Amino acid sequence: MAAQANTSYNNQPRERAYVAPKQVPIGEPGSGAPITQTVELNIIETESGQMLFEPDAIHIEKGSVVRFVIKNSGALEHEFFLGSFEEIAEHQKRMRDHPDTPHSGTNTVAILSGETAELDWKFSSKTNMEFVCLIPGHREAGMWGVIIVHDHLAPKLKD
Ligand SMILES: [Cu+2]
Repeated sequence: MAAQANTSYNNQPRERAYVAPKQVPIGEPGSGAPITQTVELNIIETESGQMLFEPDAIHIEKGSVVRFVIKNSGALEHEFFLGSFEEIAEHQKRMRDHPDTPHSGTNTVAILSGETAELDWKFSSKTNMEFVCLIPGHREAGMWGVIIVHDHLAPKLKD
């Protein structure tokens, strides 16, 4: 990875997108900026033991300030964590080793059973990323999805 120590992440070939350098710029907190897109997510737990975000793929236009409205329809507590693919892999490993590590930060929100939580995020760079629940076992049960950031959103993908 040393050869990629420059900052030209966005110029990297497309096939490298998932093995990006450590600090991938995934955006920044919404911080009161006007919301340009609202994405509603629902968390469900199935009888067969799956835990799922619905939908599990979200299309966003670069520059959007998105309000995620996440409803927890399950019986357990869950969380919504936004991060690069690499960051999430690291966090997941840390959570496995230290399950009681609380998450805090502007890119994560916990949602109690039956409740709805919101997270605002500005997608300032065209970087695909992942959203996930990092509670041990939950990602393995299906609690993850992808966010695809486009330069321009095709009309069919808009609300
Ligand atoms: Cu969960």
